[in-house]
Amino acid sequence: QEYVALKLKTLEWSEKAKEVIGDKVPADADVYFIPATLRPETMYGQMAFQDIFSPWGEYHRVVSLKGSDVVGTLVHAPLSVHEKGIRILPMSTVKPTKGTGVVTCVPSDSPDDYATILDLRKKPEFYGIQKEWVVEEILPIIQTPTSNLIAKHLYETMKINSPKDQKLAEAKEIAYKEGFYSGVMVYGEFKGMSVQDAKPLVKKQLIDSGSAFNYGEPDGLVISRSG
Ligand code: ZZB
Repeated sequence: QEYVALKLKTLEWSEKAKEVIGDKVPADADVYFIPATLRPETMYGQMAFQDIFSPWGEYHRVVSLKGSDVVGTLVHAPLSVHEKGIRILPMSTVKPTKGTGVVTCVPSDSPDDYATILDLRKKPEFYGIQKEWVVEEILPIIQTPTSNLIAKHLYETMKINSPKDQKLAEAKEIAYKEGFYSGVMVYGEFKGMSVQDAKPLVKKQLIDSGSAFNYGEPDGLVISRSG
């Protein structure tokens, strides 16, 4: 799979992360969270993003943080309308084996993300978050023949009712196809352009500005590794 890896710069650590990090990371160091996406053209609508770290490959470990430690951390997400930053939120269905295990949340176009934010908003205490971290208004980015908020539309018409609903896999397929083959950008610099045309342009812009890089990962890598 050819993903785009985004660089989300940390602006302010959560209290728990501060405790765990202590003086292991210099105060003036730039620290990034790196979600992998197949949808660079939707980055305007990033609101919250999900966490979970998995040990992956080999690297020099400066500090070891759990996903729950970083919940509430404020990060800057490239292109997002939320210019002052977005908060890291938990996602129960995030896969530790895909990409980096960090995901960016675009509830307008990703049914999984839409299902997650509804759940987070319903049970903020359970998830240990502040309700205001889950932005209420969802930004329309892509118009398709059925909707300008395809994820919400599918969630409702397919009667999905939780982030663990089996129907989400099908909803994701439909959203991918419809967005790519019949979507038109209704937000951002490439407004009016088809998603097929805008996608490589947004990707190039993110990469040229130093906010992202190409990231390839064979499908099912982890499965083949373990035999
Ligand atoms: C932003 C985005 C916006 C995404 C959208 C999708 C959609 P795939 O096709 O199965 O490879 N993702 C990345 N890493 C993980 C992970 N560890 N656990 C769970 N989800 C993850 O899925 C690739 C997409 O899955 C990525 O693209 C990322 O979410 C998420 F509007 O990034 B995406 C219809 C989908 N729309």
